[in-house]
Amino acid sequence: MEQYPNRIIFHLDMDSFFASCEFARNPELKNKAVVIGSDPKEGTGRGVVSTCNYNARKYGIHSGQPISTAYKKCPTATFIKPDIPYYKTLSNKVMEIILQYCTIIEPASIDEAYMDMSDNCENFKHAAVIARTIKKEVKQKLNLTCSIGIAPNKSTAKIASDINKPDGLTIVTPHKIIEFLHPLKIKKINGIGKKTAQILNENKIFTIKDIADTPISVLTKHIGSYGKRIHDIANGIDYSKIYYNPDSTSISREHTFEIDTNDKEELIKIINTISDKIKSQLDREKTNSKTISIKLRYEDFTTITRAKTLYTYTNNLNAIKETSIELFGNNYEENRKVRLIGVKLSNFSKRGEKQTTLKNWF
Ligand code: TTP
Ligand code: MG
Repeated sequence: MEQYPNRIIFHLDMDSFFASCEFARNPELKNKAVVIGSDPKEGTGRGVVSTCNYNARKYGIHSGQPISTAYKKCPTATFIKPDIPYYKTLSNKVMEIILQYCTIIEPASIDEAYMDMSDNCENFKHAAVIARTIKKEVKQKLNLTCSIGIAPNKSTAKIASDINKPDGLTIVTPHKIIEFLHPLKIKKINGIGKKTAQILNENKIFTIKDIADTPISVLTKHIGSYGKRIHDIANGIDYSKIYYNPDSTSISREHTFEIDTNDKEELIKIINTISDKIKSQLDREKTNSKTISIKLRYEDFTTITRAKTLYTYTNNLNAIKETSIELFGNNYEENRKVRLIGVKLSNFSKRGEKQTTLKNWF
């Protein structure tokens, strides 16, 4: 099986998402206990809690609980009916932000996404810098907080994002993965619900270490083929890929500097490196592109993007590099320090399809 020794996977999950969306448009709710769900009808209502903020969680209220129970636990809480179309709008905006950092993203639900950042980060330290930048941008643009887990695989990243909520950032490097996973309760693994947990508990399996120490044959006897999967996860092994949309409308890569720089040679070097990575993805997707853009974010966060549309679709590496460097040279304000630089390709044409060439353009 193909190994992924150097993957850097992010899992981003919004904090008390539906409740936070309500705070974004109604900030005075923030300090109250707020429950999103069906009408509690003074304790006689049917239906359940969708989510609640962290103030309400202190009373023992949680997602999936009968709304009547939530009412009994905290009758003075503010109860709000879910406004799904509004939450979807904000969810799309979150996805738009993270797509600027990475095109290989897999939205996993309305408020979470996996990102394969392997090509965008040099190492886990660099990954942490980018994660903080993403968190900051989500906060500044949408007034929402999120938690990010970073790990060498999806299942561990998902556990990591949940461990320091709200507003968390948890990094699990490859050599710390076992140390991180093993003390945790088995229910932390995505997919181990109440029933599976109960069966495993009855067999004296309580922690992730217990799973790792149990032979696969015993696990499969108790819970079927899922036993092999959780045994791998417990040993820090998970090869699952990020399922991203290959028909995305752009391919981009960005680089956030650990220390802001105005060294032009360094900036051009990064443009070249980014262009190499973009070219690889272009080839993987068997696509050619006609529009090349660069993005520069200066140290004070002012950001410019500049684009150029070529006369023909291309997958030529030199064309990508030369155009990006030309856009940089024409637009960079000398001596200003840069915190982020990015290159984006858009305006695609699948290879093999009829393409507009230089000849038929005019
Ligand atoms: P979650 O990410 O599970 O929860 P959350 O974002 O509210 O809180 P956390 O900070 O712990 O991540 O789910 C995302 C949204 O999905 C949540 O805000 C409401 C909705 N949801 C339901 O409607 N019913 C449910 O049972 C759950 C778990 C979530
Ligand atoms: Mg969430």
